[in-house]
Amino acid sequence: MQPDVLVVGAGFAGMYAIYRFRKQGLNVQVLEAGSDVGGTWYWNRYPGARCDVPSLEYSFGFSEELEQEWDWPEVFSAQPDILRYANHIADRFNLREHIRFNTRVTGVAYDEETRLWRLQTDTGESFSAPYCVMATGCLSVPNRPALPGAASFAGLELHTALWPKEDVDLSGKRVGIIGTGSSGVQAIPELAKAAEHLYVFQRTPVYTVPANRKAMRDAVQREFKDNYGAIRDMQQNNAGGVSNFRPQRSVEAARRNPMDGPGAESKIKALTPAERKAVLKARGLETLLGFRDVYTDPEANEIANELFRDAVRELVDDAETAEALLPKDYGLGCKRQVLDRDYYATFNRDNVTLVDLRATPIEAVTPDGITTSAQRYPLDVLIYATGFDAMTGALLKANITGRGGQTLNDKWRVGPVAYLGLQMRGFPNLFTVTGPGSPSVLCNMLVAIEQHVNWIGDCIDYLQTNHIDSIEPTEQAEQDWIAHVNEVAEGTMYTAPSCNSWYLGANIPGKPRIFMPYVGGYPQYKARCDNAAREGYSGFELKRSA
Ligand code: NA7
Repeated sequence: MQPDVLVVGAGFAGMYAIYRFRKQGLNVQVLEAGSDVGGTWYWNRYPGARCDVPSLEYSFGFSEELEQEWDWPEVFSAQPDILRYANHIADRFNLREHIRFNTRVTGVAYDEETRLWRLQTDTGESFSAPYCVMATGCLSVPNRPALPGAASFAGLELHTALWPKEDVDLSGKRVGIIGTGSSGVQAIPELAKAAEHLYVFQRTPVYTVPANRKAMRDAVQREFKDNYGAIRDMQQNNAGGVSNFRPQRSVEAARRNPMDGPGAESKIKALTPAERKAVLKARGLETLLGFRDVYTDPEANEIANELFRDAVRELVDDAETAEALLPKDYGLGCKRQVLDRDYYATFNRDNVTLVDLRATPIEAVTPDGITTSAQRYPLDVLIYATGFDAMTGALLKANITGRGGQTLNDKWRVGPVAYLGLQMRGFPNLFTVTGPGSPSVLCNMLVAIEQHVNWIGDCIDYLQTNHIDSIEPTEQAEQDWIAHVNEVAEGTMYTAPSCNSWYLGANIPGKPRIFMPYVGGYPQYKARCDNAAREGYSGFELKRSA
């Protein structure tokens, strides 16, 4: 039977899409490249992989039973626990019967005559449906830089985002890792424990602060579960889709959570230099993230950056290594905040060497290791922690062709053009979940996913009820939305001229420099989506066939 909706991807977005669309009576078929569910958490199995949103927040709110029955072992979850959660959802709600695994979508094309989306797969099959939902994730296309000689490496080569399912034995091995973003910073302390020697090839130093590493206390979990209704409402009213709920009964009121920072209105410039040092000493490096002016005032930002650098100088024994680990040419708040467990202390180990690629760039990868401008590093294992072609990568890789033979790659040649990060003009009845121009990676992903999938589900329902054949944004709505996305990003640290982040596409050579996520806040964004729907899908063109 021909499905009503084809969904690409069985990560959290694709999984919730099955639940939601099925509930409204639609026949859903999901196509997934991996052999199981979980998306990001299926692929990123590297040692140390962990979520940077608290577990009780990074969870679905669509089912009260699910909320109540699931227990998280840690405050911030490790990858295996999140993958277990994904599997539990798949089993509990019988989602797997709608998913075709080991099936990578290679082409997505609109047939104007039949008004169907036709999807080709690497298994040689083809699927058609009137609606297509790209639930392909924001960080799902690994970036592997084109280093000279890369293909010649004869040892074991790994990418953090394509980590093998079976254990990788690094004992007695000389291991090199390229990249010090979130993935590298999480993996490095674990790899150092497992390898004979670890060489960290760092191009850009990172701002990273200690993560909360507490085990979940029963009383805290209980209090969350007792208050989930209110917590979900709080998430809906928070810019980043997190409730910041603090258990009252189980945690002494006076004890601050390190994630609170100094309080929403605090300004670092309002403190004297001595007060700043005292606050930092009392509350730790992570307190710098809580000062509001750090994100908007370059002077305040540099004060925080300097305090950060001083703190790192104290944490790292070797002065030269410490100096190389200090970010100097961009500020806190430009990139996604990285959280670590013992990152700086790892560089005090005898079996860890930091290789500063700014001082001594990689000249070539050779069959037996890496050669920099200074020396040869013989390696048995080479790990790429070099990130992703973020936000647009998976959509462009899917070879999407819309009305009139227009390809998405062509439409997005100078950057992603979409309305509300949900739809693109010229691609009727094709939807993106957490697409560019939506809060996506700046929001708690599970909150963003639920909102998008609900909106798409309601939209399809509206089209069917009103016998409308197709929906796509108007050109004006797209242009106005992009202008608004840019306007709200302007003046923030995210778009400072010194900032080169994957949010801007700056990590991929040749990618247009555009700030891709919506920084205006989740509640404002959701209101815009809801208003459009309430007004009979204003900003969209709805068509009935003759
Ligand atoms: P990131 O944050 O994009 O980090 C990638 C790292 O790889 C970063 O340190 C890069 O240095 C480095 N890199 C990339 N290309 C090269 C080359 N050619 N040579 C040397 N070093 C290179 O990716 P992650 O996977 O760590 O994290 C992505 C998100 O996943 C994260 O923000 C969380 O939201 C989850 P660069 O800074 O480009 O100089």
